[in-house]
Amino acid sequence: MPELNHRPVPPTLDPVVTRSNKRTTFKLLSAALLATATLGLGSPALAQDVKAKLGTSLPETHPQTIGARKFAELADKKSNGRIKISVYPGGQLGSDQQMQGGLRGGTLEFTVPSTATLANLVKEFGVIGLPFSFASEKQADAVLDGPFGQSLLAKLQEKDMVGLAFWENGFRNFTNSKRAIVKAEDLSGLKVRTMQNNLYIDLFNGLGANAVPMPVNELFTALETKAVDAQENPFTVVYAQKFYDVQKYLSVTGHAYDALVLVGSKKFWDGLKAEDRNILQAAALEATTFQRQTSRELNAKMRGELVKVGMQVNDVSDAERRRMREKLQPVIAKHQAAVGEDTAKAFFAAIAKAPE
Ligand code: EAX
Repeated sequence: MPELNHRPVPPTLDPVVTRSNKRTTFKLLSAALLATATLGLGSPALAQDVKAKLGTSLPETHPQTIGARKFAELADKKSNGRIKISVYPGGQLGSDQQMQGGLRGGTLEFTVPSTATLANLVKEFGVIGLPFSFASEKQADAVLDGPFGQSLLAKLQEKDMVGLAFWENGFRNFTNSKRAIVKAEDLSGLKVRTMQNNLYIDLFNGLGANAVPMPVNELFTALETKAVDAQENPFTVVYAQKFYDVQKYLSVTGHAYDALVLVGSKKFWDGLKAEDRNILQAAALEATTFQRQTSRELNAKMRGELVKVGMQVNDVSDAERRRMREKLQPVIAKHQAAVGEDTAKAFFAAIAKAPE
């Protein structure tokens, strides 16, 4: 019979010690209750501590996780330390899709996925990733914070989630290990990793590339082993994930604006006191301003940083970007129908009204 592991067992209190402890505890509790009653304080409902986990797919240095930590800090401060949100970055708790499953199952309380993966649960989110839709971050803010964006967040309730705010990932650009992308034809034949989203798959196949969907936390290895030649993400993701170590060329297409969503578990949310929901909503609102500002500041710096670490960066001309958009019309039409023509119409109407 193999020896059992004899781990040290903590010393248990002997009966005499435990008995006297119980008497002391009882006396203290009685004194506290008596004091409360005497002082006429009324027995305030003991505000319970709230513990929550928040998972992100990108590293500490990316605005997705920087924003998550700000959200946790604000919730702690606004609740006088009662609401403790632990942040787990870099895909520790799974991919964006897996973490969304955790929210729905009630094993995770918050995450911040791209709208592209949320679109697999609520198809209307797919409209945000339609190529070449937003002209600027300012225009994106106006649409996402306005009635249109808020109507999308409300739809998450149907999928056991609570949409708290739109955060920013940013305009997406191509990187690859083979050649500079100057015109659409340069994409031909490249194996391009895409987010796990049918629009993105059709988008890159529509441009003549071979789309390979996978979670972002598997992407570095796929690039390193040449399982894929290319990927597309904002500068901040390229830098934070160190893709510059395995990608030579960065071609600035800005082909889609990627929004993130700070999402909560409806199971968790419905179990909170109204006071705590209000605190979390206020923390989310304040963290959103901070997250977007951080994203823009870092994105503005990252292009230069990526040149410093050896990437060859080229701009793709507006004429070529318009040409790419023309080539993608069949894909855009297909996915406008997929999200629902009414949703697509409302989206483009909101864009038309939004300042650039
Ligand atoms: O959570 O997968 C990606 O390329 C995105 O940057 C990621 O979903 C952000």
